[in-house]
Amino acid sequence: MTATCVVGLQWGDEAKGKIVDLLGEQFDYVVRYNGGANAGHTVVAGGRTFKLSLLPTGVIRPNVISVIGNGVVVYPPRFLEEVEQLQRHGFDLSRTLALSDHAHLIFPYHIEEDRLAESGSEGQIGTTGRGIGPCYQDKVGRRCGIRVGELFHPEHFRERLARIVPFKNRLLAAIANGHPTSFQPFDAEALAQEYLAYAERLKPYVTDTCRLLQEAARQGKRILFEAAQGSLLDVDHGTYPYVTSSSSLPAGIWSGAGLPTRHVTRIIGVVKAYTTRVGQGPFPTELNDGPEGYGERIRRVGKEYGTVTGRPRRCGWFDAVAVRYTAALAGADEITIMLLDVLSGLPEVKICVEYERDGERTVHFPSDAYELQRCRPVYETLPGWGEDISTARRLADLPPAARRYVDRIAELIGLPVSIISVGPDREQTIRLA
Ligand code: 2SA
Ligand code: MG
Repeated sequence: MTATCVVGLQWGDEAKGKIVDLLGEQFDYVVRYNGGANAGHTVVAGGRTFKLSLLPTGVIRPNVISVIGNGVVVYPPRFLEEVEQLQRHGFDLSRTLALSDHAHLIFPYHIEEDRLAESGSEGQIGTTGRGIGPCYQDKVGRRCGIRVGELFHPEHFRERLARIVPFKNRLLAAIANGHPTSFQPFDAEALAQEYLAYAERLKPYVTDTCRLLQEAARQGKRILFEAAQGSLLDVDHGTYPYVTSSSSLPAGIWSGAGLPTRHVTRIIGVVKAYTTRVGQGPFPTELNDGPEGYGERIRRVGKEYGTVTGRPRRCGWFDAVAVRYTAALAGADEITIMLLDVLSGLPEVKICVEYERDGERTVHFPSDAYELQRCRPVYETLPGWGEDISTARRLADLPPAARRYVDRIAELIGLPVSIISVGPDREQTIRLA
């Protein structure tokens, strides 16, 4: 039995979805274990494009069981909307989608809290505004967290909301105090009715997903875990506090899906050929070189805008210091380099090989926003390539400068490159292993 994890080694949006799609046929189960509807991914099936933010990428495959693990936070209207969107296009998910009864529920007051906290004059994280942080806060705080399974005990569920909602209203009023935006207090009974109506529609999917996965492992089924966000957004090891509120590293699998990680025998670290970040926080290799500069060019050619929020992503050079750090934490066995074609046409390309901090050089990544803010990148400059590489299918099809760039990344990270992506289509792929 083998399980594989596909994990982003930067700040998210590394095009993990394409790797999952390329591997899709080799798996019986595709599992999400962290995050919520903040994970934008685009899947293409039968010539149609679907934008998903919560459902696993596997949902479009008829023979794959898709699992939303207990570590995920779920906003029912979003879940139902994505399910129904797919059903309208002929995908029957009734037997292929499983939602953990232990996943925590996102309520509108979480979204409101996220919005209010982000609309203040300071302390913004640049969240997706989906209520992710406040929901995880309630989960870990234990008093106000409500899990999917509780929806099926209506009286208990009503009582819990009746106790929680007045507290949330007071909390939101306190946060809103002095803010330019206001909020409408929530009504516990109205919320209970709304959520109990969702419960009926969620029911066919809800199950004990830990047991499901443990049973699958026992039967030798092949399981693919898809990490949401990127390793540098991991709540423990990312650039805290500018992180998301879950474990986006493979470490989150054990807790967020209930499957011991000893089952995971292959960890695929996905990187972009450059770096992007959406949201606040330090980003040493960010290119702030104006409307005619490389940063803007990468954004335009790479279509670097958030899938969920449409926000322009911040763009910069490849940071080997950061990726060496995350590759080690993730336990990556290999890396895949995505969007290499976006760099075509640049006269030169740079890789950050060290940081300089207070006059001293270091190859170690400080995973703390305050420390990282003081680091300046030390670059190695390589020649660029003018050729269009989007039709390359073998390593030998790449111009020597592009090969050299890939080789240098592999050397700096100390891992083999298994896939190079030269375009969004499945065919625009160079497989090396
Ligand atoms: P949150 O909403 O609490 O998880 O935000 C906290 C930080 O985590 C970042 N974050 C992301 N970064 C990149 N991609 C994400 N998904 C969407 C996408 C983002 C979008 O696929 O494009 O559409 O804007 C994602 N989700 C969370 C976030 O920017 C904060 O820095
Ligand atoms: Mg994304």
